[in-house]
Amino acid sequence: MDQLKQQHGTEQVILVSVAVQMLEDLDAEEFNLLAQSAGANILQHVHASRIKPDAKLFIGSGKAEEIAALVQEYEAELVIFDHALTPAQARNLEQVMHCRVVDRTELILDIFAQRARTYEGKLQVELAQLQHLSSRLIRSRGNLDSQKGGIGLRGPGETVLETDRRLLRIRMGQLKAKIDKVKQTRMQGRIARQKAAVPTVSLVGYTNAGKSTLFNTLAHSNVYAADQLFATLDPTLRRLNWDGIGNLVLADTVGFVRNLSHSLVESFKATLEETVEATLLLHVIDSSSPDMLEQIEAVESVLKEIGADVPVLRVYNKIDVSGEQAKIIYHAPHQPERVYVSAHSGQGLDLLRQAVHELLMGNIQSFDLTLKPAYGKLRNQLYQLNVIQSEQYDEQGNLLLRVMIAPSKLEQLIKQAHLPLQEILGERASLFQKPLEEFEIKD
Ligand SMILES: Nc1nc2c(ncn2[C@@H]2O[C@H](COP(=O)(O)OP(=O)(O)OP(=O)(O)O)[C@@H](O)[C@H]2O)c(=O)[nH]1
Ligand SMILES: [Mg+2]
Repeated sequence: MDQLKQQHGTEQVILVSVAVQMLEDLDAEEFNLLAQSAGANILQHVHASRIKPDAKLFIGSGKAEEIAALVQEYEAELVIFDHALTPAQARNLEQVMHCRVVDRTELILDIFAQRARTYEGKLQVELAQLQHLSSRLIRSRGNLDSQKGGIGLRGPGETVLETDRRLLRIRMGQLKAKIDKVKQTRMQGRIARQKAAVPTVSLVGYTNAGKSTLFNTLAHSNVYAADQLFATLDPTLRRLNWDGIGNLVLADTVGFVRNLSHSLVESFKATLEETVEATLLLHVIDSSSPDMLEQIEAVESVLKEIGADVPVLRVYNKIDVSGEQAKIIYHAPHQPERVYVSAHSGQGLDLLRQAVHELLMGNIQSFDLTLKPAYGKLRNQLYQLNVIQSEQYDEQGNLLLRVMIAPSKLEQLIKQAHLPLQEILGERASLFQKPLEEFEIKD
């Protein structure tokens, strides 16, 4: 984390963390990283503690004066609170400190605004910012130099403050309509994938866990990965062809973070929908983080909130740092629960593929198949899956294949091609008893 480049910081900032007994625990280190990710040059990090927030200033007036003095001494441009502030609190604090004050939500929105790269991501950020703004329109920034831009001011902020609620509502309506349209297109892609029975595997996890790095390694592609929080804002999809599984879609997603306010979760739901619709989730975990357990919990609670009811494989990443062994932990035969890997060094990636294979396909078995010359298409499919162990011809010109494959996959292929199970599999055809219709939906 210390690799984080300080020269990113252009805005002179003072951070404030208040340990409030009534509220949940804070992570000062993470707050620091978030601020740096937004481009802050951190001058001071002020810590305070209170039993409950002050209605007027959030902190006590003595503390506020103290920070005001620091603002003057360091010529700070901005004070960021690691909390949600009410519009009145933010306004009062700005009056005392004579500089801009933003809260945690505005900070995260600002990072989102800087990182969004696709059309949908940008629309979502703008909508979230406008929603946040509309709740604070009464807060006037007056002479506080709001034209310049900076943390909390990027995106639509400056113009919107000058307009009124009516215009804001119109703009938000337009954005929602556009987002709906993009969503529709995305849904069509998803339905097409489901029809083709292509499994989607989504990488989810806490920000900075290594999802994009793992995605790159697995997809041999070059998606932006950086030691910054929220490096990825939009899901990125790749079609892969894995031995024994065939085509699958791998999706990289936006990182989760603790205390993501409900409205933020709401506005990024479309991005997370890809997650909910996946066949399998790989929950990528930074096994070298001292906050690993809290991060796991934060991710799981968001998954619950967005209603993800999908099998999850926990991927403990960065074992090159945490010193763990590459391994798979099963909770039942052929049901992997965790796998330990390093996206950097490549340790355990074969185990990860194996675990994904087991979860998607069940156990692999050996089958002897007899294929008439007319069944060449099935042979091609098996060949592409790389599951053929040996092949030879009998006197009638039939192809005799020995394959290592998941029974469900084999059944699917034979039934989709409308070929006779009995003839191809002999006695072992009795293994498959499901009615044909169940498979026809998939094609
Ligand atoms: N040592 C080590 N570092 C890793 C490993 N995997 C990823 N990293 C580093 O961790 C940092 C974050 O990686 P990313 O892949 O951008 O993380 P992410 O989960 O996609 O983060 P967000 O997109 O912000 O949610 C980068 O500096 C990576 O180089 C690993 O296996 N070992
Ligand atoms: Mg990423």
